Amino acid sequence: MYAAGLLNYSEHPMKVIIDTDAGVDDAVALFLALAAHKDPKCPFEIIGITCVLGNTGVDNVCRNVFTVLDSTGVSNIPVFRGADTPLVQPFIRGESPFFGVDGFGGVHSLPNIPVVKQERTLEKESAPLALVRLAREFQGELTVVALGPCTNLGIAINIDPNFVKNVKELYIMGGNSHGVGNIRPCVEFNFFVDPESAFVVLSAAWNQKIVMVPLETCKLAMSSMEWRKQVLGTIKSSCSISLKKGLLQRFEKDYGSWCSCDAVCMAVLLKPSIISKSSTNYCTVELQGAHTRGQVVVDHPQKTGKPHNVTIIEQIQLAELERMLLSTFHPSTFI
Ligand SMILES: [Ca+2]
Repeated sequence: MYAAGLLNYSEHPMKVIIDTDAGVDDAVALFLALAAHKDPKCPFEIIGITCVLGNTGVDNVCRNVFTVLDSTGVSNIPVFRGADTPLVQPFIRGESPFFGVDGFGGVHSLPNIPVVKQERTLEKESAPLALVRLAREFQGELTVVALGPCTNLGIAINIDPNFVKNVKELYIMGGNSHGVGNIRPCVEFNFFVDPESAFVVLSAAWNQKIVMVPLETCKLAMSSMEWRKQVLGTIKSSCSISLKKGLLQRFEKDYGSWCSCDAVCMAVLLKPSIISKSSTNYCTVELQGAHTRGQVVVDHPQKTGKPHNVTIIEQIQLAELERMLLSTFHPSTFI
């Protein structure tokens, strides 16, 4: 097993907002980020966590974020409640959400959750307004990582014409690069929940500041169930809470392997050397299709003549991601 604190993070100072619909999937990514935030040798500072609907309703998301923070003992990160409905069309949640009704596989109902509860309260400011304000305060320095539907970001873009200019870079876990979906044949979940906000985000003038980790890339970075159960799954630490009922049966049934897509995105930000293949292209979002509403349309044949607006991460080194996860989940990481 790898010890904590041995990661060679990116050396560039980073101020980061994580926009999340936590989510077991998001919890794993949050642990990666919080390990970096807590590491004095790593110039990675989370200045806010903004919550959005997605895996579950936004109130459950806020509670899940608090549970993650309690698991790490980190207390200096403000949490903002954001949108609970998409920009335009309502999202009708299915009866069997992938990560359970509360987004955490019912972990809150388990006895003896191994965390120290802290008194935590949500910030009074809403998530989109916090995004706008912090982007202004840290103009040119702020990295936003979007791990859920893009609703908070779409609102922020619509209320401040300078928001996009003020943000240094935007990392998105979501969408697809070759039309492979999960919740629909051609549509990835985050973009399915709120296609209009994804469209607003991809249509804004980011000048190539968007880095997208699409679903297909995550599917190439799946760990074997054996590794997930016998290696990562046997670690006993405060982080294990998020994996306690990590809905492995669902992964086993649907994929036969395991992945946290959000962790892939976070690992790409934390350690760019993990990227083994990437490309740039012009990307937009289909809003009309009977089967494809929410699909990312990538100009593979270069037919539009439009400038490339997205860096697409196509492949990462799975062994390195697994190493990062083992280090993060090590019992000594969060004491
Ligand atoms: Ca997520």
